Amino acid sequence: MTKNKVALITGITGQDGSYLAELLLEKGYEVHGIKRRSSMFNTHRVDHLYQDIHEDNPKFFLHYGDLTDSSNLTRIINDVQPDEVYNLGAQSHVAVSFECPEYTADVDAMGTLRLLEAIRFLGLEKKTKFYQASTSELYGEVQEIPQKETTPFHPRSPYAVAKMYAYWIVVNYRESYGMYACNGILFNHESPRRGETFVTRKITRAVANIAQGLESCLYLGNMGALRDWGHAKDYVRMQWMMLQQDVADDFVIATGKQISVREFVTLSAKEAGIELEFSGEGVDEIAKVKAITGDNAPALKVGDVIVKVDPRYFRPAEVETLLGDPSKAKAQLGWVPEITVEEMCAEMVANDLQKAKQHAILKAHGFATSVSVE
Ligand code: NDP
Ligand code: GDR
Repeated sequence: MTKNKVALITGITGQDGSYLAELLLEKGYEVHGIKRRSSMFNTHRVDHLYQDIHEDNPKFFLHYGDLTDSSNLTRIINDVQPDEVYNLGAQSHVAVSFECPEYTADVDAMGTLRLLEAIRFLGLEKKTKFYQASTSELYGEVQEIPQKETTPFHPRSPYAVAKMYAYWIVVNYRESYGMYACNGILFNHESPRRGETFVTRKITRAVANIAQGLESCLYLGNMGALRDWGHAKDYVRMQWMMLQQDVADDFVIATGKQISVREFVTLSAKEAGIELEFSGEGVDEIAKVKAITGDNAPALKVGDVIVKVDPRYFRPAEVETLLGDPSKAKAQLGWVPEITVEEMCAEMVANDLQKAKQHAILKAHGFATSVSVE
């Protein structure tokens, strides 16, 4: 029975934070989240969970805070006295971490230490369980295929190096202070709530916008990159399961299947009724419209070039292939992913097509601004 447990989620306004908050509220938790001060509203992913604190017995609370601010984290943890802390907050974009390496280290590495140290300083190390959002990016230049909990790490970006510090400080606090602290080594997971600059969402959004005449071409970097893509809903379920065990442990969370960025483009286009034909290599690779089925792509005609390469999206060091082995999670926790990459892609394209159609109607009547593109 998990009723009345108190959880604190960093990164609650992000993709995973929003799904996890939904899951914990369904389970009867009191859910607290840390949101950053922003010049614009940044809570759209959790607005549907908002509860007026003036009403009886509210269960959902947001606190202003930042992973770079120890005093703020310590105060929130002291006020909330959480049974479980889920550290999902991060500068989570690998390419951006090459542009902002110091900030990424501060948030992703030191932020994790600040939370662990706040729990210890407040004497909560025997009460508060800790989940760390570790990542398949730790494997980077892969040493073994597929990757499992024992596969050696070789991080390939400032993001991954920062997350490597976070991984080991979690293990260290578990070993040093007997804290229930664990790492979920999660492979890529997506959803209609995925940030628009990660490659899957960038693709589903662009396909929908191009089909509706709101954009003309999708520019990508390395289309040969291979990823093991799952659905965020399946993965947050596992985050919760990891904190319900008797003994803290680390787990790989993945589907065990991989496809390329190029294949994800093909899948997405097909969902919008567009058949593509790829040609060329490297920076000269393109995709043309080969056939159109259905009525989702009124703005397109056969022969249109709708995908090109822009080397701007190449990374200084790339992670070419990731494929996880989730056997331990299945054997010890009974976790298996329920949503396939095809189902997830269909959900994402349907969501983005709906948005694009609304935008196209507004534009046709002179009310819409241009769409944001990266
Ligand atoms: P998102 O980028 O969607 O969300 C990140 C969250 O962290 C947002 O709420 C963001 O706030 C918050 N955040 C960023 N900087 C700070 C800061 N300085 N202080 C406090 N909060 C901050 O990521 P996901 O939901 O996709 O991922 C969740 C976690 O899991 C991240 O740690 C990520 O690195 C990790 N991960 C993700 C995987 C994936 O495929 N999705 C795979 C493996 C690991 P704001 O909304 O204001 O920007
Ligand atoms: P990743 O996700 O780096 O794996 O990190 P992303 O979707 O950004 O990239 C996946 C692969 O696609 C290639 N790619 C492009 N990527 C982006 N963003 N934009 C492009 O135009 C583009 N073209 C090709 C990339 O080079 C890469 O190989 C995600 C994040 O959620 C991390 O926080 C998390 O830890 C890991 O997944 C697991």
